[in-house]
Amino acid sequence: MTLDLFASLSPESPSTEPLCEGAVVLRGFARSRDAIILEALTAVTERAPFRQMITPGGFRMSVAMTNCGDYGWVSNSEGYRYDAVDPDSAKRWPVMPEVFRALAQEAAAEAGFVGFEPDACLINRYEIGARLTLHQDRNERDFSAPIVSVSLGIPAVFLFGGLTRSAKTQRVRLVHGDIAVWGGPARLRYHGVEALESASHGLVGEVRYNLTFRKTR
Ligand code: MD3
Ligand code: FE
Repeated sequence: MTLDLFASLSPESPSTEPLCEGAVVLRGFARSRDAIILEALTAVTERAPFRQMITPGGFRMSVAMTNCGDYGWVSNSEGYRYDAVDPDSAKRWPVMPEVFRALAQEAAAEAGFVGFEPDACLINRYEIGARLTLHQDRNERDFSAPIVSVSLGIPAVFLFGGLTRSAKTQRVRLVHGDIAVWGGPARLRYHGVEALESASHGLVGEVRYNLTFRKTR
């Protein structure tokens, strides 16, 4: 008899889906830890609440953000940067929960990046209709480290482009528990998230969270 611990909860076991050289989706990798991750997320956002930042272009982002770890990504009309201090509280960002750090490190190792030590975790909250326009993540100093991205809650269509803004994009659906790891030649590819369609997730509600683990220095 086969013992399938996932079968009762969801149709698929964790599996690895290559996207291109350097990028892989670990389907369902975070799912068995979802409740404990969400509990840690709540503790972080009690100390550093979600806020909609302003882009250097002067627009308020539809995605709400916060951070934990040694550094956090912040944006205002003057520009964006990684900062050890939360501008809303004037205090250091909350410590990265051990469950976050372990998850990111295990996922990176699974994708071939052994010894990943993130010093920042950007937390994105998408309500229905929120989106993230095509961009590159290039504020980190060390592009040899990957970015590990954890999706929770309702599904999103992730847009994965090339090394120029105009290169054609691939659409990838990311669901609750999926982890994507982007490194090597994929690290500087343009990417974004389409406007979230209306949906509800049993544990999370009508929202999507994305955690991105980064090594900024
Ligand atoms: C591909 N977040 O926070 S995560 C971001 O779903 C961001 O919230 C999206 O893009 C989200 O900057 C996408 C997946 C991701 C993150 C970084 C990448 C894909 C990437 C860096 C290079 C290539
Ligand atoms: Fe990004």
